[in-house]
Amino acid sequence: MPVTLVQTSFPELPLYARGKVRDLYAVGNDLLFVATDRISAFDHVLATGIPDKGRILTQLSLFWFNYLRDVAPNHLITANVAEYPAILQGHAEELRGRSMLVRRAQMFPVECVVRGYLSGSGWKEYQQSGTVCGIELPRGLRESDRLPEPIFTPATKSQDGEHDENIPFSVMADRIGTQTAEQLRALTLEIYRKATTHAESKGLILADTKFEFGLIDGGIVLADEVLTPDSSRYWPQAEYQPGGPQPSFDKQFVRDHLESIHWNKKAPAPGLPDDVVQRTREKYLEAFRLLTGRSGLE
Ligand code: Q0Z
Repeated sequence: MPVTLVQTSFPELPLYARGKVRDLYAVGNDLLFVATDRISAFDHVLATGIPDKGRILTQLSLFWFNYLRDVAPNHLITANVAEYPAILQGHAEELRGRSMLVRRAQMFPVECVVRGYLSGSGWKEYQQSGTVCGIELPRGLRESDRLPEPIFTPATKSQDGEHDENIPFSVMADRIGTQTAEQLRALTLEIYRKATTHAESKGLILADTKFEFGLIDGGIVLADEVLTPDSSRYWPQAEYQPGGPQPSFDKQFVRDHLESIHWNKKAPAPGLPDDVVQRTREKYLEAFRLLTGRSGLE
């Protein structure tokens, strides 16, 4: 049975950033991503982890970095622990499969979101104004409908760091310059097109996803995690029924359980019973198998 890692601690390394699910450490001039097995739902990290989740999502990210290497250079140095600096070798076991050594980038303060379907905050804005990030869409669209073409809908982290705020392209352009904003939009749409084609061939709809880009040596690189279920909405093509919300590919058992116990969605977040943990682990593995064609984590 795999161990479930919900907390990392590397006392010899400065913590660079901690997210809901991943921890980022400074290693000299580079950064070390460590994906834990933490899982969030309804904006809270739950008390139980999902065994292997961090490994599965890291391997999925690595698959996509490689698949997309011709479209966009990325920040990856290596995920082979044997190639990590000596200071990390004492943690080799903990890091294996769930970590990535990456180049430090100057990150653009914008989340590059692309949507092929009308869902989440896009659906909310559309109902109120007929637009998403100021982009006018045809009238009469239903929740989860496919859009006439994929749209670029940038967002920024809000002050409280809780929720992302959709912004018009013009605001992004004011922040980072029109030329750079246009480059990030073009890259985002191109990556989405290539990823969508692959996902569809495996029976998965990639409804929307979020990329983060940065500058390394003056060039734009794809950074952070890419096209994992934590940064994307995947829907099984076979069950797609526009006109309402779609079940989450990975977290539906979790959400259903949390609704069934009437948790008020305030801290402290509860844990999950073992059958929900195991079924959710299977969903992450299923996404991994479908997208990578591999049978499991080696
Ligand atoms: C990514 C984040 C996480 C918390 C900073 N190559 C890079 N260079 C500099 N900064 C970043 C990257 Cl990827 C960077 N984040 C997002 C990730 C935990 C926040 F694992 N923040």
